Amino acid sequence: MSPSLHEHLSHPEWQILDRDWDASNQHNAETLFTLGNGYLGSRGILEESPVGSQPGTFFAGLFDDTGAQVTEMINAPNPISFILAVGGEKLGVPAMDALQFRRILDMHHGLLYRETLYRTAVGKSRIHYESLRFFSMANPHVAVLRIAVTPLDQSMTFSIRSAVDTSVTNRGLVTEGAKRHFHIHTFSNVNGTSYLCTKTLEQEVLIAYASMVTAKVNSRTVRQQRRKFDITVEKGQTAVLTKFISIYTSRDVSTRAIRSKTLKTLQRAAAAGFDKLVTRHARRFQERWRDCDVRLEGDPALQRALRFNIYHLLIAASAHSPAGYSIGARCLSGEGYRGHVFWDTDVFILPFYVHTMPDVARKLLMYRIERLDAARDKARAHGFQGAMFPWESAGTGEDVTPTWHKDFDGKVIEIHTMQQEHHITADVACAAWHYFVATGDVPFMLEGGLELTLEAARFWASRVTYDRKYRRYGVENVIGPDEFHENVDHNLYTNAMAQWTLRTARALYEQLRRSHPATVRTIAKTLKLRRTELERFREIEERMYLPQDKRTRVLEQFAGYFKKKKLPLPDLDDSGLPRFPTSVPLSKVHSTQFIKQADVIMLGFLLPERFTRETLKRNFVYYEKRTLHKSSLSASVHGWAAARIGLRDLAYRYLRIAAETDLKNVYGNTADGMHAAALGGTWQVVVKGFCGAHLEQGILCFDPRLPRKWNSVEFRMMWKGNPLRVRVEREALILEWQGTRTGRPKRDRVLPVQVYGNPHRLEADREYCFPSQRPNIRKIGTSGLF
Ligand code: IFM
Repeated sequence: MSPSLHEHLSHPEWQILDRDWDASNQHNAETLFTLGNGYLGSRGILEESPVGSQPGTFFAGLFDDTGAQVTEMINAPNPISFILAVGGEKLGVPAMDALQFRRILDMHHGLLYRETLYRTAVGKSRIHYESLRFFSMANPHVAVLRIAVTPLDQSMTFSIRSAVDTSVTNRGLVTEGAKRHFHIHTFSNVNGTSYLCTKTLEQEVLIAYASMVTAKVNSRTVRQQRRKFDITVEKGQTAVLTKFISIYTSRDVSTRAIRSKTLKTLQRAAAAGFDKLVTRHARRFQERWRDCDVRLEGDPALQRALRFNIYHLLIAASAHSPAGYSIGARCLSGEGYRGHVFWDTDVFILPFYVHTMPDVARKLLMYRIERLDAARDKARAHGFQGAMFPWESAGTGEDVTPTWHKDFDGKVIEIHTMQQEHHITADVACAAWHYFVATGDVPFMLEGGLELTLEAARFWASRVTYDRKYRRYGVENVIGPDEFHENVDHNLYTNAMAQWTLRTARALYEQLRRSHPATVRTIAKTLKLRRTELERFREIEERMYLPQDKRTRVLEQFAGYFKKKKLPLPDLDDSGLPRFPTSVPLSKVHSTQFIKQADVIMLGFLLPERFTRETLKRNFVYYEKRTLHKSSLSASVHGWAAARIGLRDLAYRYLRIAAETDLKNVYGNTADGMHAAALGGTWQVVVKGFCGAHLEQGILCFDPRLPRKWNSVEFRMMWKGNPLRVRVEREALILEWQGTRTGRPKRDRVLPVQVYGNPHRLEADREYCFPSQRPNIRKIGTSGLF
């Protein structure tokens, strides 16, 4: 037997292992084992496409409309399809008996490995089968699948068929059926090199694949001349079959050049050979990990889960992602939410990219900036000013929220998020501001960030109404993050985020006007921005209504919430989250105080400096008893809050739920793709919750407090263009702001930080060790709002 393909894998601590074939878990496993490189994602189906498998090949930002209720991310032809048969029996589960089966996702190297021991029905002969595949992080247009097959009991002749599978469809969600979004444009097979070009139906984007297979038996490698061929392998010998694939779309190259480019890339890949390609790919993957890894000592299970979340963020977007792409709510791993972009990206996952790959974060924000005109159109269409970002966004930036959705009980219901869930406009502005503070990227602000923020503020200024009852401004008829209660007034999260946007827009404008007067003057002129308008921003912001019970000082989620029926929280299910209440039908849940995810706590998650620690605790204790967590966004927010108020065990419990959202299929729909918000939320619980990294008036602050189990946490976070090494130990916090360019002015080589509430200045490239203290229990921020 030749050396096992297993030798390409990294240390077991980096592996996600699937020990057995379980048909009932097939679709979930396909999601978990998704490979990708930010250019595309490929679900981890088995190469033989077992019965019922759901192949998924999703190109970043490639949507199409045809036949669907609304636009959806297209499921493109599946390039890894590869079938072996012996004596008419297909090697595959469940077609042939599998005596052993295992699959390993190697997160460190970005590889999917599989090993199966088959036994034929006729003759009961055993066949050892291994495969390894990757979608290159070094060259996003290259993918490779290698299969090593060894007959153990007798010599065998294998019939082999390699294809790019065009039989795939989008499955269709809720009310629409399955559909194929492409037709075949060109196909050829010359001397074993197959070329397939498909065209999407509406957008007419070409997607081209070239592929070829080499077979090595007895140390002789033969390039196959046909897509179907036979090879005979002696007992105990191994045949190594390698499928090289190249992939382009007409978004990457011109329509005229696509064929030659795809074929040329294939030839180059094949000439480089498997070993070189896998080494380059794995090296790139490891480089990514150097910037992104979070090392936990003392908790191997959580370490693996945390890395699993980070792995999926690494493949969801990268430097290879095309301009004009943002990450959908299920990344590139499934059709859930049709690939649409929600606030999940701006609020839950963007911070990860801001602090590990700021270039990617910038790209994700440019997605919003480039769609400002569509947001302006939406505002106008609703009778508002400025820019109103869509609740669900895809290619063009128009609102693509469907009007129908399947509820938790499987019933198809009408949804009103497109008309009423408006907080996203503030969330996007807040994401741009966080990016700016962390990176100091002034050109970003001048080239669109400021415009976006001012237009968002304009929207809120036109969206609020003056409420005579409270003699305050506020937003009426909205849905907050808690989607159980529709059409409410003065949703605390929405009002407070609108207020934040109005305040920040003014402050940002003044700040940039002082530093870059000419450019800001031009922006103001283009937007026809007047001083009186800025004054109006101030007036509204200062008189925004933030509902609160005067006696208990609990913030009210929306006006009238406290009067809703209070019911006891149901028991917890196996994942540790409350079951659905049986005391109230789903259609009546709005009449109760049950909430889907907590809006008030969510506000603290985004703007922690606005909460004193006592306020956060008071509200957390109140709302936790009412929160059903029927959203994958919920657990991480609660984990963060519990960590900040010192409830470490509870925080840890929520962290585990968030980290294992997909590994344990907590929401029962991992088959539809990874839950993007849980991926980014998990990272935030560790970095911002337990390690206490947060912002106060633009200063980076730390006040860590680790779960009892952990000995240390270590990670790097990008801050003002340079990595800051953070190591939290039981006894100390170690900070080192690394590698600042010596050419920088001296004042830029010092980083002001705050540790346990005390100011410090870190000189570049020096390690500082701060003895641990209990975090200042009294306050989180300096400017408590409530
Ligand atoms: O954005 C979320 C929303 O908050 C709750 N429903 C699912 C959406 C996508 O994850």
